[in-house]
Amino acid sequence: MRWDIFCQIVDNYGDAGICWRLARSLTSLYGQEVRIFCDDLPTLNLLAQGCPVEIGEKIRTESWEASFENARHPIEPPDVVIEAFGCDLPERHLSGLLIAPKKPVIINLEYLSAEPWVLGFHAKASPQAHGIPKYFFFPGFQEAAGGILVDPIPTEQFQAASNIPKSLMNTWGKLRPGAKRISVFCYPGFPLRKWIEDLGSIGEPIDVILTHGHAELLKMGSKESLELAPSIQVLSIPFISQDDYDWFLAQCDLNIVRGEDSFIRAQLVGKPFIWHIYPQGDQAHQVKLAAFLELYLACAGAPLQNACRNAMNWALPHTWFSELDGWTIHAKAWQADLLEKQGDGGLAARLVKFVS
Ligand code: TRH
Repeated sequence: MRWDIFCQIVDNYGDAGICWRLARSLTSLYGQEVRIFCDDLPTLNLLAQGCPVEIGEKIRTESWEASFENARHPIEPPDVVIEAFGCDLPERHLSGLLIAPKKPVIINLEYLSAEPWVLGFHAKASPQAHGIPKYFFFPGFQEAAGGILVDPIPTEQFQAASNIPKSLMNTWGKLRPGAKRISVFCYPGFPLRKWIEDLGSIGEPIDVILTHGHAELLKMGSKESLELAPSIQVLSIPFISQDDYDWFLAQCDLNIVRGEDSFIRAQLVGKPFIWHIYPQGDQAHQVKLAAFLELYLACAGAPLQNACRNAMNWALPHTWFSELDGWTIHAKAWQADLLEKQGDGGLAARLVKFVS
């Protein structure tokens, strides 16, 4: 089938990251033909650039405006149109679809949420005045939801410590043997500086590895440099490819992650993580976080439950750090369970099946 994915970038990398990951799954695993129309091609290209060539070359990336052409060439209509994160289709594209000889199906691909109400809305029709069939598609963890994007599944071989990607060689040479590793990919507005300084109270050697842009958040290199205990080392890495980022997550003992995609990747590598969920004005993110923790911690004992909740709320490290080993075992079990539940191929496979 021919798929057109419409991607409007609100901010950061996640919208492009998810669309790109979906496109690569659809083409490389399910043999579909995919175009992405995006209103911010430089960001999409940044996410696409590290993708293995044999996968990337099968996906067409186009500007948002290029989709207007469709109005003039309605003979090549897509079979499926995806409105990523519920973005509105450009009027000029829609008018082309209306006169096309064959109508596609439109999918409103929503945000991922573990909230139970999602199950009642997933895959329901969303009738439109224009008459083209449209459906809601809700990603989710439960079997009755739309699934999550699991591809590529980080295998043990891929995760091997010796597989150091070129982009990380330099940093890897500076890590201290035996030190715990914490990766940081969070939003501005959280007191990162104090959080890192507090890690010093643990007394254990810890290497904190900042992803692209975070050194600026900490104003590292300025006069007010960090007050670090000798046990703490802070390093920075550049922006790396999605696959290199997966490897990197797998090598850390704890990952701080943020929007939808890094949140899933942290779970798929089976390591403890702190989810710095995208903050929403009406506090809706707190409800989302609580719903996820209900699922994630359903089988955990009280000490681990407390530790995880404390860590996710940025409490002082002594309130959660001692549980890190137990948390690692829990994270492995969660990973196995997740992969089993998504054994049908997860979101990409469920989409293909639904549309078919
Ligand atoms: O960047 P994000 O915060 O993106 C978003 C947006 O804020 C968006 O508006 C919101 O709707 C959405 O989150 C939920 O976080 P996310 O989703 O984790 O996306 C980051 C992507 O960037 C992911 O695909 C991994 C990738 N990445 C790299 O490829 N290399 C890197 O070095 C890093 C740090 C990330």
